[in-house]
Amino acid sequence: MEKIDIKIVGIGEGGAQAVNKMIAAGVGKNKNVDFISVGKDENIMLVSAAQKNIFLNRDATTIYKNISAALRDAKIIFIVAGIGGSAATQAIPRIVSLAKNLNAVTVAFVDKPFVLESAERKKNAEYCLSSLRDVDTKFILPAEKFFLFRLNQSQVSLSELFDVADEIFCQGVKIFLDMIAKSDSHYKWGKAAFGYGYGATALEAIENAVKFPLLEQDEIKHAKKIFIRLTGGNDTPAKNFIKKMIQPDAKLFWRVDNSHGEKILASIIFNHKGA
Ligand SMILES: Nc1nc2c(ncn2[C@@H]2O[C@H](COP(=O)(O)OP(=O)(O)OP(=O)(O)O)[C@@H](O)[C@H]2O)c(=O)[nH]1
Ligand SMILES: [Mg+2]
Repeated sequence: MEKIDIKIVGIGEGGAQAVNKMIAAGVGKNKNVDFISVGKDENIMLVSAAQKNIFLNRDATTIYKNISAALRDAKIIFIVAGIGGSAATQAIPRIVSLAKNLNAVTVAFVDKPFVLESAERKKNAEYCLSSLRDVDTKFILPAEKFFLFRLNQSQVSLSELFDVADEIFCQGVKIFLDMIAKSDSHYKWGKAAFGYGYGATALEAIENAVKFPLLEQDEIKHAKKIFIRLTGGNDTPAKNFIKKMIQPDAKLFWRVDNSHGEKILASIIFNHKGA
């Protein structure tokens, strides 16, 4: 497949942190990926490792011009943000409309604010969700779920939870990039979910992937379209396991990319009930 232009846009402080984590983890290496951070103040410059930083404290015309210059030639645009924030509220509608003009595919990874965050953040999140309506693929993660990754700790700080969030965004974007690397038919999933797991066998890896804490139990049963990627192993027992879980008429895309890791990684993406 030709190398298509991909832009990964982190919005707000949370988005910038998630983008930093992706850059540090080498996400998008050997692909045509540009990282862009968009925020309302110089703080994003201080933390940002992105190639481009766009400030939202300029006049509307300049902001629009800067964002459209940064997105030029994009074929796929990832939006990564905590949607309770002021930056997301300001930037997401602009980016979505620019993406539409560019005919680019849009993929959103966003976290909804914690229930305990302010009413204003909840209002922002609702507004952002409505502006994500026409985005091709969206992963909407309720922040509360991040607690599930730190069950063994009695006291978890907010910043630890946001570290978890950044790591999960990083993995999610990586899974999506790995998926589309070999096929251009998997861009559009509507409302979607992802998970991953490791194991000594393909079956064990898959069992762990479907138990990924962001996923509701048995959620996959309602999926109409499922993508699974394994990094090795004899996949017949794994496939049988999944086939028993999903609807008989669900579309299953199955890929094994043998790699030499010690453990097998199973990644999974599926569309949501009601998508
Ligand atoms: N993934 C991630 N999410 C975060 C982080 N910090 C905050 N959030 C979430 O993202 C939402 C927006 O916060 P920020 O990213 O700080 O928003 P902002 O637009 O930069 O600025 P404010 O609205 O002034 O906070 C919050 O409601 C949190 O739920 C972070 O480091 N990582
Ligand atoms: Mg903030």
